[in-house]
Amino acid sequence: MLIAHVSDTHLGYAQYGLEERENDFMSVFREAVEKALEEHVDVIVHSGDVFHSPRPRIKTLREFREVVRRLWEKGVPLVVVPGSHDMQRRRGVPPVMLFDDLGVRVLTTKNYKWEYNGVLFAGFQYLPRHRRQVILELLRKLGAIASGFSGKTVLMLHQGLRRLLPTSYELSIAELPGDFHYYAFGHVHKPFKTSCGRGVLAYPGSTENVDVTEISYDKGFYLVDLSGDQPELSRIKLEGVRPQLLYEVKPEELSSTVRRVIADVSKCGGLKPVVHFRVLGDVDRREFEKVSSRLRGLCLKVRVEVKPPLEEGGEGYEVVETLDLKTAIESYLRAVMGRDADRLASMAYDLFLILSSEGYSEREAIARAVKEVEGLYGVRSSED
Ligand SMILES: [Mn+2]
Repeated sequence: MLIAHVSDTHLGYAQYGLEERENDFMSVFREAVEKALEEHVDVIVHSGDVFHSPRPRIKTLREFREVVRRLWEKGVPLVVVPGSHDMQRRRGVPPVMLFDDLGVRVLTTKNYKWEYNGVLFAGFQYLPRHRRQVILELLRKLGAIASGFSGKTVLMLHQGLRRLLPTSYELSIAELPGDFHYYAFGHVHKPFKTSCGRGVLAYPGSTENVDVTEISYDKGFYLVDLSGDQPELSRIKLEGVRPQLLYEVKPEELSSTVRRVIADVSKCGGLKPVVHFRVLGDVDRREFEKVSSRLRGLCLKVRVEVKPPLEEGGEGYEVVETLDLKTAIESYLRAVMGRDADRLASMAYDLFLILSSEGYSEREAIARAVKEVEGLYGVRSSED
């Protein structure tokens, strides 16, 4: 059996408030599906974050429906585990569930396996770290099912592994059941593969750039041939990804960089790029406006982010090297507010999980969660 393993398509994401970006996410998804069909795959596996929001716009749902209908007509099923972005805050049905009439299979904690052409697909939706016990219990159950299964087995999960997300993981590789042939993972936007269990574990990564930190990663998906003893992976690159250029400059270099940017932009071809300036220090607003107006027309978007000179090191709670984020937040809050720390820490941690699932970066989510709890209880952090 040949499968296409896609993940983190974040459909409907109008990045920077731009409809063009929304279209970008949809068009690379279409490209991925077309390329999978050209390769004559038997099934497409999607490891979560199909949509960027748990409540996508009707337009997004309709466009997704067209793609799914095409797969349906070609007789290629799509099997999905909902990701952190697909899940409603409280309960609710992930939007991918709407397409069962067109053969979309959704694996969840209630409906965790599906057999197709002699291959077992098992998995469930993203579960946050505070539900680790549930995750581990389910994995034991799925492992037992896989070990008693005579054909090839695929485990689909949308979770972070400790090796890749040392401060916000839910699982480590050692905790995965060893009975599967292919571990189809999603959540981490950088492509990754390693051997695991009876075969291979892989994250195909996101199909478009959800964040500026991803722009150096290669965007694509994996073709996974399950016919041999070991799964064989090949990488399919996506061509329709919008180019993005990043320039790290000192404030005084901003305007002198423009010529270089224009030269680089002219090499981009097809789609107008997104240009990011990361300025190391304060930016003069007018200076940036000038630069921006020279590039307008050549770029889809010119953005500037200010990187404060003292980035590394930072405050106590930002240097969370420890593996247990909750302990780190606790010790920070204990230092600041003493006795109630544990209770407040668990509140801050829950808040952190919500914020991360809303797409804040880890650092931002921690900072906001702690600040929120500090604010609620009128505690001030020591450096105020
Ligand atoms: Mn994602």
